[in-house]
Amino acid sequence: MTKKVYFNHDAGIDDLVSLFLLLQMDEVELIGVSVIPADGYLEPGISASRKIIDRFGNGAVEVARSNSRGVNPFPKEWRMHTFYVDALPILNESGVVTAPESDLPAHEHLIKAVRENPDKTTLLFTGPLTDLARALEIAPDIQAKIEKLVWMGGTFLEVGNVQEPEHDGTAEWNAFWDPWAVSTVWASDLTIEMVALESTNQVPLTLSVRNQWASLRRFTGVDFVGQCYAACPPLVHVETNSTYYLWDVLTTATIGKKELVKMKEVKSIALTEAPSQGRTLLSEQGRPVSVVYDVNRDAFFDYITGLAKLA
Ligand code: AGV
Ligand code: CA
Repeated sequence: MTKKVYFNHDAGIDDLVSLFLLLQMDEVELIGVSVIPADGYLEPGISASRKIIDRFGNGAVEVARSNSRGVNPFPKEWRMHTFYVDALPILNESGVVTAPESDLPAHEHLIKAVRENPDKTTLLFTGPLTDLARALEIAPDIQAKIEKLVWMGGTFLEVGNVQEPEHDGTAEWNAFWDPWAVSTVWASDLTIEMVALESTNQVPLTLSVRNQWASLRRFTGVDFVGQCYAACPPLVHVETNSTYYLWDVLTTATIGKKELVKMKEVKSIALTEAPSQGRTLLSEQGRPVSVVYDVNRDAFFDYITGLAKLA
């Protein structure tokens, strides 16, 4: 049976690679895409998404733009990556963009897609949860039609990946961008699978990963993935604030192949106040979430490279 998936992403490199990979999964039917301008810019994010759907999908998936804005902005250097993917020659070869753009804002587009789907929808979010929180506020009825939320975000580690003034470093960025959205989604009845830093820390972009893709560049899709990640610095000596992990790609891969990861159920609360804005914390008073805490690294890279070869 095919899974019906709605994808909301925030236009980073791994968000856009995730869209490409989703389009290669036989068992996934993508029923809508929306873009939120968090870790990327909106115009190139919409445009790159439509071009990826044209080039690597069947061109029929609708793309919606978000009008949500966060409280803690991402660094501009990271956000600039969206322009680079949008300009890749392989996405501009045809000279036309045909994938349809919705005139609804992302959160309303999500509501419509979920309501119109005769089956339950799996939500895949690889950026902040703002559009989902807004959708739940105006249309709580959609919860009954949502299979689950699969989210790249959060961590229960002591050290997250936010290094900003006035923050204690305990949060993951997607949660930090809009901490109130996490808290709203935590207050819902949704089933939540969190692909947290515990597992994404195990899949950094390294030189050997990059070289492996380069050796397979005769496959158009593998070349595309290599070209996208060429914008990011690889992990060579020690981890830095700009070290790139395959955060969203791992999250997306769990939808196609859940055997790649290990998951456990915990109880969690979401903090909204300084200095721990966006921290997800284990607490017996919290709501249940399944957290992905381990990944079979080699099987993961084999899986995504195999998918890319299909394109
Ligand atoms: O925190 C991980 C999230 C993922 O959704 N993003 C990047 C992924 O798309 C934010 C982020 C954290 N560190 C970063 C990030 C970095 N060094 N470069 C770009 N984005
Ligand atoms: Ca992202």
